[in-house]
Amino acid sequence: MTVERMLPTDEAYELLGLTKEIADGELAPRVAKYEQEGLFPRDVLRTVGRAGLLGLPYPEADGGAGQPYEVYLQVLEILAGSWLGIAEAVSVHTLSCYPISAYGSERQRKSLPELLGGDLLGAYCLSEPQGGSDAAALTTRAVRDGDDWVVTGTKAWITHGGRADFYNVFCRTGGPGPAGISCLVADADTPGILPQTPEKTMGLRSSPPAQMVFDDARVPLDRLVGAEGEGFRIAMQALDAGRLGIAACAVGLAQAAVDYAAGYARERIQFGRAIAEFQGVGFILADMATQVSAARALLLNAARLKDAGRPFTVEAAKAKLFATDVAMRVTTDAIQVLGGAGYVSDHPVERWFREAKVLQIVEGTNQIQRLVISRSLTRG
Ligand code: COS
Repeated sequence: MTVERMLPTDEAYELLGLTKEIADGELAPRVAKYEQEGLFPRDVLRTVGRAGLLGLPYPEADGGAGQPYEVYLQVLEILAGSWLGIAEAVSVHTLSCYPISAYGSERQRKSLPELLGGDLLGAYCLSEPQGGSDAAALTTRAVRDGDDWVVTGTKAWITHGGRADFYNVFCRTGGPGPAGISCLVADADTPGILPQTPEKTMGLRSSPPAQMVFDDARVPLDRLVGAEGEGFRIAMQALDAGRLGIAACAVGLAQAAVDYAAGYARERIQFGRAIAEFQGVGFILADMATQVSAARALLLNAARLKDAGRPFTVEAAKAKLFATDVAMRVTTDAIQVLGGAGYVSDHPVERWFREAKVLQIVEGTNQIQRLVISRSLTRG
C-alpha cells in the first residue's frame, strides 16, 4: 500500500522517490542478513550519505540539503520501513550535527560540510551507566589542562560507539546539576577515547550500542561547543529534534508492519477464503492502519511547528510517545495476524516487534516524554 502524502514542494516528492529507490534497491536486499549476522552497515551508510541523506535538514550553505523537518522525517519513515537500523543511524547522525550547527563557533562551523557531506558518522554521548533519565546528574568530567580539556568518565548506550568519526560529549566542567554541564565535540581517534565491547541487544543487532570510556582523553579547548555550562540546554534542544527522528522511525516501522500483515491476510486462505475477509482480522488491520495515520499526523504537526520556528518540545514528546507506543502495538498485532508464521524469522514481523521495543526507550523513555508533557500542563 502506498501512503498518500502531502509534501510542500516538487523537490520533496523527488527526494522521497529517490529515498524509495534506495530503500528498495540497497536496503531491502541486505537488511535480513546484516541484522541476523550483526554486521555494521558502514557500506550502506556511505551509499545513503552520498545520496545526501545524512544532512537533510541543515542549511545548504553549510553543506546540508536545506529540507524542512516535515520532509526529512518522511525520508526517515521510508528508510525505517525497509531497515530501522539505517533510519536510526541517519537520525542519530543528524542529531549529532545539531550542536555545531546551532552553537558552533565560526571555526567549528567550517567543519559542517564534512559532517553533513555523507562520509562521516557522528555519535551523541549523554547517557551514563548511572545516569539515563536523570541526564543532569551526569558525572563524566572535563578539566582544563593547558590547551586541552582532559575528559574522564564512562558514557553508556552510545549508538555508533566505536564506529563514529566524531563524538558529542556532554560532560561536567562545573558544579552539580544542569548548569555545570558543557558540550565538547571530539574526534574518534583522540587517544584515551576507548570504545567498549558492543552490547548484546534484543533487536537492531546490526548497530548495537556500546559504552565509551574516556580515560584522560585530551580534547583541545577549542572543541567546546557553545559556552561553558550551556551543554545541558544544547543536549535538550538536540533531543527535542532527535525525538522527532525516533518518532518517524516508529511510524515507518509500524507502516511496514501494517502493509506486511495486510498483504499476508489477502493471501492466507483459511476456511475457504482469504483471512482478510474475516472481520476479526480486517478490523485488526483497520485499527493498525488508523493508529499509524494518527501517529504520522502528530509527528507532522510537531515538525511543521519546528519548521515554522515555533516551540515544539511538548509536541515532539507527544509524537515520540504516541508513535513508538503505536509501533509496539502494531508490530504485536502484525504477529497476531500472521499467527505462528509471525513468530518465526521467515517473516520480518518478529524482527520488527523486537526492534519496536527499543524505540519506547531511546532518546528519553516514554515515561520521560510523559514527564515533559505533564510538566507543561501543570507548571505555570
Ligand atoms: N530545551 C531547552 N532547554 C531545556 C529543555 C529543552 N527541551 N528542557 C530543559 N531545558 C533547560 C531548562 O529550561 C532549565 O534551564 P534553566 O535552569 O536555565 O531554567 C534546565 O534545562 C534544566 O531543566 P529541568 O529542570 O527541566 O531539568 P531536569 O533535570 O528536571 O530534567 C528532563 C529534565 C527529565 C526532561 C531531562 O533530564 C531529560 O530529557 N531526560 C531524559 C534524557 C534522555 O533523553 N536521554 C537519552 C539520551 S540519548 S539516547
